[in-house]
This record gives sequence, C-alpha cells and structure tokens, in this order.
Amino acid sequence: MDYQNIIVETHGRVGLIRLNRPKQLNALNDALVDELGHALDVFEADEGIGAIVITGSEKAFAAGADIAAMANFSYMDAYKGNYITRNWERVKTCRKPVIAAVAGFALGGGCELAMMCDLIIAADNAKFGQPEVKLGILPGAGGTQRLPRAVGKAKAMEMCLTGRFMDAEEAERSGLVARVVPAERLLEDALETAKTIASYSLPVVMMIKECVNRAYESPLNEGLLFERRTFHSSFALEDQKEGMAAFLEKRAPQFKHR
Ligand code: CO8
Repeated sequence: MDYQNIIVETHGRVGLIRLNRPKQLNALNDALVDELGHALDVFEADEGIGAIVITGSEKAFAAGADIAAMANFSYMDAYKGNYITRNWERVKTCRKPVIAAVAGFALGGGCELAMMCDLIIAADNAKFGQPEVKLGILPGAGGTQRLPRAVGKAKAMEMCLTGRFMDAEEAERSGLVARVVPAERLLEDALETAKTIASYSLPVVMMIKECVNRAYESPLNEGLLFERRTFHSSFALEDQKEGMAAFLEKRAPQFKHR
C-alpha cells in the first residue's frame, strides 16, 4: 500500500509508524486511520516484528480528529458514516505490544489513540488533553472511559469538563505515561524499549499483554483466574524450558518463538 498519511519503517524487530500530516498537526481522518490499520495488519502478520511503536512529530503526536473534515457533519454523517471510528479499534485488537511515543500535542482523538496503545512514553514537551468540550462535542473514542482508568476520576473529569491540558510531568505523576524523556531522546528510547520487548518470547509477551488488559475488563477474581490459567499454559512453551535452562546454566536465553 502506498501510504499518504503515515510513514512506516522497520528497525530490527520493531515496526515504526510515524503519523505524517504535518500541516494539520497529524489531525486524524479516515484515510490516516485506515492506513494505520493497514500498517498494523502488515506488522502483525510479519514474523520478524515483535513490537510496534507509533509516533508523531516533535510538535504533535496528533492534535485530534480533523476538525475541518467534520465541521459540517450531520448526525447521519457521523452515525452512519462511523467517522474515523470504523477502523479505530484496530490498535486495541493488535496482539503484539504497541508503544505510543508522544511528543507535543496529544489532544482529543490523539490522546485517545495514545491511550489505546499498551504504554505511553512521553517527551518532556508532551501535552495531553481532551478539549472537545471547547468545540461543542465530547470525547468519542475512549476519552471519558480510558482517561479515568489511567488518571482517576477527578483529573479525568477536570480535563474533559474544562479542556485543560496535562503536561508530561503531571502525566507521569498521574499514571498516564510510563516515563518522560528529553524530547530529543524520545524515539531512541521508545525504540530501545520496543527492542527489549521484541527480544523476548513473542507468545509470552502476547500473554502478558492479554493478562494486563484483563485487569481493565473483568472483575479481580476473573482476572486472577485468567492470569493463573495463562501462567499454567506457559509451561507448554519451548521458550519456558529455554528461559529457565538458560538461567540455571548462567547463559543468555535463545528464545525460539520470537
Ligand atoms: N483538525 C484540523 N486541523 C488542525 C487540528 C485539528 N484537530 N489541530 C490543528 N490543526 C491545524 C490548524 O488549523 C492549523 O492549520 P492552518 O495552518 O492551515 O491554519 C495548523 O494545524 C497549526 O495549528 P495552529 O496554528 O492552531 O497551531 P498552534 O501551535 O497555535 O496550536 C493546538 C496548536 C493547541 C494543538 C491547536 O491547533 C488546537 O487547539 N487544535 C485543536 C485541538 C482539538 O480541539 N482537538 C480535538 C479535536 S476533536 C476530536 O479529536 C474528537 C475525536 C473524536 C473521536 C473520533 C474517533 C477517533
């Protein structure tokens, strides 16, 4: 596929997707989200890829859904056309780990996209926000649901109701991002983290991702049971034999299923 709105690269076992609508600060539209979905399909099918990084530019990860494209929408355009959301869940359904490397603005749908990834690494200039209220709409792709789970009700309510932005330092303190790094080191750091993940047994990494996500989607007892059964099943993996043998033999493991 010839991409117009994203740039796709591979770095060893890591797939990198750069959002690329610089004039619109990477505002999201159907074409971009469809291309993102396609790139994820390709990386997911590629045995040589163990983890994926999504990033934007130094100024913006993504400044939200494209306001110019939706300004004149009718209810029917939004509902029947399923604007942007038609392929939106693809990031969530990706079974390989996806890291958001966020510099600059991550607003509206941009913040929601970052939150849909498995973890966020932020540059020190990152700004997160759900400013939809200022446009006479509300968050429509997870902002009212994922943000409270990440930062708690008080901060999520405040951000969604006032449109206030959260800077990188506050985002780390509040649990929205895993780590803050200097802007110039963002990509290097995110790729390094993704490379570490991609060096492990892929089935184990996928199981961990599934289990952590269960914590958000099921009661504690169900989540613990799911984790326990998945843990038991890891003993069926050749990579478990290799990982433990390597530890006991004091050597680096050679995982087969990467
Ligand atoms: N859509 C379209 N164009 C945009 C957007 C956007 N979201 N954000 C910025 N741009 C454009 C500007 O119009 C401008 O274009 P031009 O140069 O042609 O005038 C260019 O990008 C640069 O922007 P600014 O001049 O405004 O740059 P500043 O540095 O002054 O300000 C800001 C940067 C603060 C990011 C500012 O541009 C801004 O507030 N942008 C809008 C942020 C926003 O409201 N986002 C929420 C959008 S609604 C949304 O995301 C709903 C999602 C619903 C879910 C749908 C499924 C995913």
